[in-house]
Amino acid sequence: MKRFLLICLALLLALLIAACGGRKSTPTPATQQSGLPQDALTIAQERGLTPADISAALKTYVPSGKWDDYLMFTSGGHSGNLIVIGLPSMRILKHVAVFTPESWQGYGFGNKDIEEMLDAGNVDGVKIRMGDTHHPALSETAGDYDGQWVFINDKTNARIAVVDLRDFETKQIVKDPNIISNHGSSFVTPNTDYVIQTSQYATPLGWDYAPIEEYQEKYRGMMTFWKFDREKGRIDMEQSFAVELPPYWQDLCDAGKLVSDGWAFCNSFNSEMATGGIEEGNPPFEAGVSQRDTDYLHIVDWKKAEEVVKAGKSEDINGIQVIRIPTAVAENVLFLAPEPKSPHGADVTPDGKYITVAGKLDPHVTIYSIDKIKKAIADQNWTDDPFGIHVLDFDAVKHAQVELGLGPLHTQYDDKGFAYTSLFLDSAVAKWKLGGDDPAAYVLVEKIPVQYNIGHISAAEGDTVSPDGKYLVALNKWAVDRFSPVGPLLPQNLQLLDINGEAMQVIYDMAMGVGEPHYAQTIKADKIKALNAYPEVGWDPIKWQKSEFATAAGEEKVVRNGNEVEVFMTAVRSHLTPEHVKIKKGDHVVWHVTNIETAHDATHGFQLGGYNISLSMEPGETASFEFDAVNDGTYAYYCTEFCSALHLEMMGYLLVEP
Ligand code: K7E
Ligand code: CUA
Repeated sequence: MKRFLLICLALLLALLIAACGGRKSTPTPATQQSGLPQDALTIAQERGLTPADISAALKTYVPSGKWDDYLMFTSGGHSGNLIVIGLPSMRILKHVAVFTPESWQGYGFGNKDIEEMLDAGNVDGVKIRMGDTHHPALSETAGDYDGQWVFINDKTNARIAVVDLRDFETKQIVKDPNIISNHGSSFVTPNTDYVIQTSQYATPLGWDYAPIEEYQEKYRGMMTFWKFDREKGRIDMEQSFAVELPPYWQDLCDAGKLVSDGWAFCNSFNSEMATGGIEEGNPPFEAGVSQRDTDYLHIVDWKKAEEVVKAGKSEDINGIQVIRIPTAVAENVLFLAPEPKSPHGADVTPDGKYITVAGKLDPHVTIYSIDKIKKAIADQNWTDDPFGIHVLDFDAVKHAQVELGLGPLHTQYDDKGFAYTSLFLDSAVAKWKLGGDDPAAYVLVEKIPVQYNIGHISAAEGDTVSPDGKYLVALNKWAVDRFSPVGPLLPQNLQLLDINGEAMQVIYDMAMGVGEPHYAQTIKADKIKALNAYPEVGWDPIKWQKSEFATAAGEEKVVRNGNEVEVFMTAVRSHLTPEHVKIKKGDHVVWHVTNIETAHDATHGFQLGGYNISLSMEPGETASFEFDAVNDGTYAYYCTEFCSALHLEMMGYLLVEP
């Protein structure tokens, strides 16, 4: 048996190496003749690796110093941040601080520009420094990722952030003025004209107080179209608008593309309008929300909505133009269609012709056709819901259904005409065939188990007009027994699947060190053109221009004006200038640090003990912070990056006289 296994391993290795490296012209000595390193079999045997393990290892191993083919941008869930992972190696490349302060990036610990940006996301004067990120959306041009920006939502507070992929840093946070939680966000229109956001848990607009008994009358949902100004790289609230929605708990959305460009689709899961209140003898939410067999797919004609706003038929509500429900109905902006049952994902196919809605509490995916939707609208083939919104006839708009298994959630696509859907309850990925015009040709092809309780999936460019196939990542919940125990708060488990061949194969398990990831998008790595250093010394990365506080070497100074003290400091390997900053207790201090270096690897950090200050100055960056010297004493500040052999000497004293 052992011998048989060894022969299998040898054959497999020889085949794989011939396939992978056969065309290389200069083989290393170890791979000459058989093409097999001499110790490979011994290693495989000693480590107890199966042929499948070896094939997985060869598919995911990226040699030291080599780069990954794809970058996956995944939500960090309730860490409130964004994580960048290389594929196929599954190496974590970067945590990008978004809604939650991160000390190592100097994010949210004194940096004035960053504090100001974070404060723009405060809610009614309450400082918000956490978040729950769910859905990153890479910017698109003609329905394909262009590698310039990524947007991500905070579900808890209904906020959207803009991250610039020139430096992978957050540039803007916007708070929706009418809703308190979102979920159907972020999704971009095919040319990133708009970043779409939809509410989740309905509240009165502006989250004003209203008794829960007035739910149907006063609580509402909202689909917001944030206008993205590509020139400025910022969301423009003035040009943004929203469509008021019934309080059905809108969930996941997608923007139409190609033939469905101009439309947005969003499922929902509380058409019952249940209001909970188990303590008052009402059905609990979990039961109340899932009584009916169908909920509503929301279908929004956003190009029409744009015209309606231009025509002045919207209302300013809390500073944003809102199309109220009666107007949305009268102007053919908003339609509904039944969907089984408490569904989750809504995912437009690469050709834009179909929308896949996954049943969650129904074992099917339901495929809707944009042509059939348009025809049902033209035929007025509808009934009305309690808000007077037209509900399109299910049989008229449904194109196909495929039974996949228990708990279908999210769908991605490949380059060979297949769709992949996560099955939460089955802990599996289902691969099924898109049948085009023929409803009978939509069939389940294969199911593969994953560990465990899969949420989203992310295939290479898998929600664009031109998916790449190749890889798919299952973003799973609690890893339970998959890794060495690290205490009762469990890691999440990302699993890489090879979807190139006939059968899917799980080829890597990667524990996430942070909160539950939801969605992720995977882009071809060479589409991203990140900078090595800022364009000019003294750069302000948020304003994206030279800072007025940029300080050149030799111009360092401490300026006093009454009890206002301003410090102009430079950082260079290996000193901070000045090295002594002398102030008095009670002073108000504004302090600027310019990293005057431009070399690729010349980042300096800056931390000041006792005053909660942490900065990171990438090459060329100027950062500013301010504080009140409430305590006297002797404090040390120093550079936090081991930037040279004399890095420990890169420090200074803040002397605060009593
Ligand atoms: Cu399914 Cu918020 Cu997209 Cu989690 S959501 S899994
Ligand atoms: Cu700069 Cu250490």
